[in-house]
Amino acid sequence: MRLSRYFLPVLKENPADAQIVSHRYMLRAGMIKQQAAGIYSWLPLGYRVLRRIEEIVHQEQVRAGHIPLLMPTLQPADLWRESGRYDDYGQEMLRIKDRHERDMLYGPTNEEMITDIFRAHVNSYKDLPLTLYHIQWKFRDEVRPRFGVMRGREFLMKDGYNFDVDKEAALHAYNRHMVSYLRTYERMGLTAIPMRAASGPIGGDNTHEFLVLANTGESEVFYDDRVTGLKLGAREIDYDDRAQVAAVCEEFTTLYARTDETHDPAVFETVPEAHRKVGRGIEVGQIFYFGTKYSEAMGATVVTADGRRVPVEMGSHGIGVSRLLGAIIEASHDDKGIIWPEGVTPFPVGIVNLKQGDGATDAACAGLYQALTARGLEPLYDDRDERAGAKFATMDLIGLPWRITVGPRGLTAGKVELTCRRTGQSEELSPEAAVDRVVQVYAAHR
Ligand code: 5CA
Repeated sequence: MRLSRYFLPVLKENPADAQIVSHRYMLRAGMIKQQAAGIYSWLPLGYRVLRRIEEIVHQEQVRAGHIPLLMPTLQPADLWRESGRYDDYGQEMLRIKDRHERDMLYGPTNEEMITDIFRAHVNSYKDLPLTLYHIQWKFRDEVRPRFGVMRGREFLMKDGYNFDVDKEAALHAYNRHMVSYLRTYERMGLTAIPMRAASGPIGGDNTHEFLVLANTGESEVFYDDRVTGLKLGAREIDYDDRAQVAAVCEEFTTLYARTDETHDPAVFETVPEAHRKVGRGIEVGQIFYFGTKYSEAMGATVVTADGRRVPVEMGSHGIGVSRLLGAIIEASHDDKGIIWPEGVTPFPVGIVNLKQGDGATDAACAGLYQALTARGLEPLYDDRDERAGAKFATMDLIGLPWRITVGPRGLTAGKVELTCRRTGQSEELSPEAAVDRVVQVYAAHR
């Protein structure tokens, strides 16, 4: 993409109403535009990151054996009357009437609708286990939408629902989600800690939230700091292997890590003092096991191997897809702007032309552009007629992890400059070597 032809409405000034850094940078980098309280348009740069995050979520869900579908944003109220949640949900639910005066709502979550799909089509234990998920917009009429996409009213969520024949199988589905989430967040460059949580309006007694530590987080968290060193890494997971998946969950949930809702000071006291930490966190996901809460209320049953008809065992599992952009920026930025982890960056690399209009410099930039594109890495090429300082400031603000700077002086020695956004370190390399280096870096993220 050539910046001269792109739509990147960067703001010079700090927006007055943005209280936290991720919100400020998302506005300043031209990623989002507010349309109403808690409701945003996704401008091209923000939209690219959102799509990238969705892609990682999809890949890891499919890897775990979960099946994508798509349910609508608008739902009939009757489904929610069956579960009893139409009245319980209160003012957070956006209620709408259609032209026939039928009660509708903008879905805040989809337990009822997925249970309705299940009961219409599944009858036998032979069709289980089954986990269906979608990535769809939700609406919750939050009392205090704030911090940009972090607490929106309209927001994008991945929500998945498992259906199993018995509790043991459903708990395996719960564990499978935990492990797939750990991998998902790690691919985004995040450390998200599973913490025992409270279930709220979803229900159930087994639930974990995933928290990214950040001073600006809305939840207070209490943890043994050794938990932050745990990594899933590249280890192979067989998602059908109940013992292996359970062992990973055990590894990640044994050290003390809880939100204020489940915090137990007496147990916390047993953590060695040097490791006892109190901080704040951003909730980027939550998993729930709730058994037969919805299947019983809505008559979703299956016939077991021995011929009994039982309500299906369920759980639901959410990832805050749009919130993740804010969480990643909170975790990865400096005073110049965003520092995207390679896994989610909107463009893998930027090219800065220091002397637009100079034949050799333009040609070298065009050559780099072609070489990178041919190897599957679309660069953002700053080909505007601007001062070098302004170009660097834009690149730093939008946070591409790598930048190749091309100028007449370096080119006389056959060199361009490759700069790492995170460390600020630069290297003089031939254009070919710079391309190879960038290709190598991203090979690890595919
Ligand atoms: N049905 C369950 C799981 S599918 C559910 O709705 N869970 S949830 O309420 O915990 O939401 C899942 C995730 O969505 C949260 O962990 C959070 O990351 C994100 N989320 C929730 N509310 C908002 C909001 N107002 N703005 C942005 N993201 C949100």
